[in-house]
Amino acid sequence: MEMSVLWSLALYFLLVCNGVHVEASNHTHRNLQSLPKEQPYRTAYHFQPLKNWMNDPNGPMYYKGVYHLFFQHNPYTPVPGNIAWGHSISYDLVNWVHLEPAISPSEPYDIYGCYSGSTTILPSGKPAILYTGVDLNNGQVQNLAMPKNASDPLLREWVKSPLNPLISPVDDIDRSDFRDPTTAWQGPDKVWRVIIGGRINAVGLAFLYQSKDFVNWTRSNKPLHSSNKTGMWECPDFYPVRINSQNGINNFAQDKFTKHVLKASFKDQDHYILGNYIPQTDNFSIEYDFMETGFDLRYDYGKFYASKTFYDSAKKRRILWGWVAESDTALDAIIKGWAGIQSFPRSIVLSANGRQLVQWPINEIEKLRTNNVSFEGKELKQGSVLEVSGITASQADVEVSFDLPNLSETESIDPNQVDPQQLCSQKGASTNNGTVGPFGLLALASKDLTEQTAVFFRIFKRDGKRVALMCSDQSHL
Ligand code: DQQ
Repeated sequence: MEMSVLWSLALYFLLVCNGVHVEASNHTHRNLQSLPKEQPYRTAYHFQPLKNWMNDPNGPMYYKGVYHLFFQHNPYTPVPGNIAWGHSISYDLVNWVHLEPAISPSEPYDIYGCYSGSTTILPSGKPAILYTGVDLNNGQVQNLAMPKNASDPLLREWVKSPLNPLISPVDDIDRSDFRDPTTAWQGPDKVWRVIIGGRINAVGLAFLYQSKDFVNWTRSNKPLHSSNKTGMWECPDFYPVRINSQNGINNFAQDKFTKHVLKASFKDQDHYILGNYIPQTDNFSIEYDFMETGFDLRYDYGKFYASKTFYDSAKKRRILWGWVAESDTALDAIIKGWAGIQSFPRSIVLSANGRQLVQWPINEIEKLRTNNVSFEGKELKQGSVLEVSGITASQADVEVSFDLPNLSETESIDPNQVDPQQLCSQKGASTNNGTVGPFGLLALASKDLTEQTAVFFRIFKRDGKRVALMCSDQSHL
């Protein structure tokens, strides 16, 4: 298990179940001990700009040997407003150089904000940004920007198209609910497709547009998909994943060995569905729909929103970024001078049984490991707490394996009845005894444990198979 926590007085292991053997190792970032005292909460693992407000990740990509991350950014203060595309670059997705914003509000079609969007690498090799502008009338329109000098691998300057806005909300489209274009893809007919998040009355949907030249876009007569259970879809993402493979594939790829993922952000969570996409007809036939009891698939729980993936052609993997907001008030943000981090990038693949996505922090995270603290063969008795001594880090990367000797009593859950988030957040879920669990870590813990955050596991039986539920106790946030 990999875990990075934002602040910890000490880390303890806690066990409240049958005897368990534990092996653990714990790494702290080389810079952690030297974090300025006045900024104890700044992260050493996760991406964040030097200061001020950040929300959604935008247009991540790999271009000419350089990783680019754009993000929704207020360059002036730590609260939302003046939204521009912040821009940072990296050679390893771990160490970042912060550049000037790539695009900022300046024109009638984006004067109230350059909202979320994506990048697409065109067949010429040049990248293009499609983004939502909030225009003079507070309407949401879709715009294009191109690099001023595509031979600059850092892509420092971007030029907005003189033809903007390329797509405006007309007919039945609500101008306040029409945003966040995805990476575009070409079908076998060489026609471009892009989807845009939206809502018509109570139905959330992905508007589908087509173009022969990336500039003139026509709305398809049906959306790629829609749902009346979700409300507005923000930041949709649509991409293929390989069946039975750890490799990612680019957004154009399509064969009988792929499935497609459609992700939409709504109700503060990132939900996805899996299906089969036929580019000839733009038909997307799905396995289970959004918000269907028991089959509701999400990237994560808690604070993880407006995520975006990209295909990393250097390492043939698909990488997922998501916005992690703190629970701080605006005043807290002003005092600390910043707000928002990005999740540590995760590589994302289809599970072996093809029914869901699985993810893991990219292995570059290991570059940040120093000050190794490890032990093995410890036995934890029911109710015991074991301190991981040797570190008092503000943040730590923990690998831990629990050996559970007795699983015969595992309790059953009904997948149609149980919402994992609810189960995790039930009062006392981290302390009440299940038949197997909870067991796990206490992070952010004070010596007397009056202050602590439990990250814990419970084991259940579902459809005759054992499943582990991983929870974090958010009741103290
Ligand atoms: N954030 C952006 C919007 C998007 C929302 C504005 C999601 O484009 O829908 O900053 O967090």
